[in-house]
Amino acid sequence: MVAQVSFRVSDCPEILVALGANLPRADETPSATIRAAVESLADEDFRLVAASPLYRTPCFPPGAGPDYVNAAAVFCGPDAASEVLSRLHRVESAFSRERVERWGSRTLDLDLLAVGDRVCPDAVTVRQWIDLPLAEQTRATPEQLILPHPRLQERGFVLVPLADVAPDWRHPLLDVTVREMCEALPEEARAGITRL
Ligand code: PH2
Ligand code: MG
Ligand code: MG
Repeated sequence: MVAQVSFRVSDCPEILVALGANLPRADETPSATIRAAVESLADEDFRLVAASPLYRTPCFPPGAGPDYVNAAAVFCGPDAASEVLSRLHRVESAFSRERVERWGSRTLDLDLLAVGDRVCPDAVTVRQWIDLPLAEQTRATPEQLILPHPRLQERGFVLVPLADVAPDWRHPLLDVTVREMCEALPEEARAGITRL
């Protein structure tokens, strides 16, 4: 007997991606790069559910480079986070991002924020990265994939666009939604973020 398999969107983990760019690429503006990246990420196995508008955001840390263009998108795709990551890296390379300096300027940055309510590698490790003091955040880089992204809850340039596409996604450890995290941002984390 053959098991019947029927596909439903609800079977598919919600993949949350943050997009950012603050350097032109060839003749393309950062906005054009972000739009093109969303298109090239999407295909029949990695279906685009929603893409946010684009936002101009002041560079973090302040003064470290030109303003960014940021956006967020939701895809419905493979269950394996490693497969999702390699797709993001392929598209980043195609858009000629050079991985030079941590938090440095870039033509395209694609960050995996969450895959459904997956906690990777485990709750204790994710908590440690969430609680990392700011001074150490610039020095320490996790060697393994951490999900949800440990800085998700504190970045206006991530949460403002994400609230457009996944307001009800709930952080599996912090137990708050994107909308709530966005509303809880301090004024300075939202300052200067404007919709393009
Ligand atoms: N990304 C960074 C560092 N700083 N600042 C803004 N505004 N937007 C970003 O996407 C961003 C940043 C590292 O990936
Ligand atoms: Mg990145
Ligand atoms: Mg980033």
